[in-house]
Amino acid sequence: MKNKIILVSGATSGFGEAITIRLVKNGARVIASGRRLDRLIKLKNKLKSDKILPLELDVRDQDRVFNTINSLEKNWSKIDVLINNAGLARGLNSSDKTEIDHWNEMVDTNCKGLMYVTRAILPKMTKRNKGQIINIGSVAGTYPYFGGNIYGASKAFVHQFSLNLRADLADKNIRVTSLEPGAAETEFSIVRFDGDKEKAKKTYNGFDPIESKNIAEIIEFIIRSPLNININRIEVMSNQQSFAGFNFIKK
Ligand code: NDP
Ligand code: 8X3
Repeated sequence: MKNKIILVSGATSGFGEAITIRLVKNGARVIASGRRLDRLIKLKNKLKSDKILPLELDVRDQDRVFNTINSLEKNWSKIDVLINNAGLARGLNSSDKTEIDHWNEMVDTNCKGLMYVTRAILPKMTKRNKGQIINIGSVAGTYPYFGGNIYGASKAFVHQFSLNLRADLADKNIRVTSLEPGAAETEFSIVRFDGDKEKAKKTYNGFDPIESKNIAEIIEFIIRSPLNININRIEVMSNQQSFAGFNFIKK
């Protein structure tokens, strides 16, 4: 872990912030990226470490992503691990009632943003014949639920793209993992419900969700896994989350 250079997208809150804190404390050098630079600077100040580089980056902006990655200062440019964590859900309505802008935002962020960051960094990894990519998917990419529509579909994209990346990269010594968590209390539901904190809170009422620190621990486990193995995918849920049965619409 020591001095590995790790880029985390979406490090301003939730999983990304917890991952950054854990990895920096374990000696890694983390490029912590996201749109809210003020939060990243606060995080750096909190950690009092020169092992964190705050980087303002909107993953939806293709040109910015490529330019920013290509102009990283030399001693931060050899990225060993990419953690594609930036992502969001917008809305929880039936497909016929969703806002098309919400759908675009999820595809632009969860699919296209992840594509851009990956594509910008990959040639640097293949040139060094080493690297690791961890993509944050979701159980929503496997199990359907009411209102999950494009969010779930975007995470199914993350799952399949991860497996396909691995197929492309196995002979280049680049490991790829899709980490697919269930419900966790972060800012996720606040974003999903347009800033409605009360509604977001209700999602987790009476239920003990995954915590960001659980995900950070799993990320560390994946990074530390022996080099002779590749963890293809990990699915993890709260001990109080499980599957719903089929929905029979009775007449
Ligand atoms: P948070 O809302 O707490 O964090 C989301 C992060 O993504 C923020 O740092 C945000 O930063 C960043 N982000 C959003 N849009 C962009 C963008 N356009 N460019 C760059 N960064 C962006 O939620 P979580 O920590 O829960 O979410 C992290 C990931 O985990 C997401 O991919 C989510 O889909 C996934 N996930 C979440 C689960 C949950 O229940 N919480 C379960 C399974 C998966 P900023 O706004 O500053 O740009
Ligand atoms: C978020 C998990 O179950 O809220 O990816 O869709 S869930």
